[in-house]
Amino acid sequence: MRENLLKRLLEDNSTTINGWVSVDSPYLSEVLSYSGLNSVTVDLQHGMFGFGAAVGLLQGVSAGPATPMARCVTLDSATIGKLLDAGAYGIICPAIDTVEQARALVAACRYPPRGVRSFGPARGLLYGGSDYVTAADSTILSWAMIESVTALANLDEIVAVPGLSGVFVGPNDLALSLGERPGQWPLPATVWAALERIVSASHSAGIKAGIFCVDAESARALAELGFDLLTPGTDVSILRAAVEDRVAAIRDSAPRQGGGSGY
Ligand code: 3PY
Ligand code: MG
Repeated sequence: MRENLLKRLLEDNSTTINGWVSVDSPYLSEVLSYSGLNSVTVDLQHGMFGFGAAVGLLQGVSAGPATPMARCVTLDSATIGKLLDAGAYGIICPAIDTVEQARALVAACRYPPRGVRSFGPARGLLYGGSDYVTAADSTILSWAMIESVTALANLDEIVAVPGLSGVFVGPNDLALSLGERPGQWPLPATVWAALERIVSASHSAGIKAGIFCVDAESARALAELGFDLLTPGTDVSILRAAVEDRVAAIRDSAPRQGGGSGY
C-alpha cells in the first residue's frame, strides 16, 4: 500500500504541518498539497461543501505530495468508512468526549476483526494500491478531537485507547466549553493549561497531539509547547489575511487587526 508519509514523519518525532480545505475547489486543494504541507485535511464539519465534493477535494490533495485526510461531520462509522473509501489516509473526528466514543472512532477506521469498517475500498484501492485491505488498518491515522470540558475530564482514558493515533485539539470549541471567547491569541490561561495537559497526557500514552491554530505565530508557539501536528488556519483564513495585508500595503493603511479564529 502507498505509504502514509505523515504517519512516518510523526513516528520519526517530526513536527508536521497540516493544511485545511474549507472551499469546494479541487484545484485549490491540489495547490495546498504542493505548498510544502505534510498533510491536507478536507473539512466536512465546517467546510462549505458536502460529501460529493469531498471526493474531488481528496483527489486534488492526492495529486500532490501531501497526505490526504478528512474531518468528518460527526462520529458516524458509515460516513467515516465512506471517507476512507474516498481515499482519506487519516480521519479527524470532532467532539470525542468519552472513551467509548474514542473506541468507536478507532473501530470505524479498521476492518474486522479489529474494527467495524465495511469492505468497499473504492478510491482507497486506487490511491492506496492493490494490497489496501490488508494494510489499511495499520496505515490510516485516527485523530480524536478534544474540544470540551467533558473530554478533558476523560482525557486519560481517551489517550489510552488502543489504536488511536492521536488527539487533535479544537481550541475554539474548547475555549467556548471553558467559558472563554474563541479565537483569542494569546490563549486564555485556562485554555493554555488544558493544552499543556493534553500534550503531556498524549505523549505519556505514546500517541501524538495535533491542534488547529489561528495563524503561523500561534502555530510556532504551539509547536514549542510540544504539539506534533499544526494547522495554521484554513485555506480561506490564509487567503483573506494575505489579501488584507496586500490591500493595506498598497493603500499604506494600517495592517489588518489579526486575532481571528483561524476561519
Ligand atoms: C475548533 O477550534 O473547535 C475546531 O474544531 C477547529 O477547526
Ligand atoms: Mg471544533
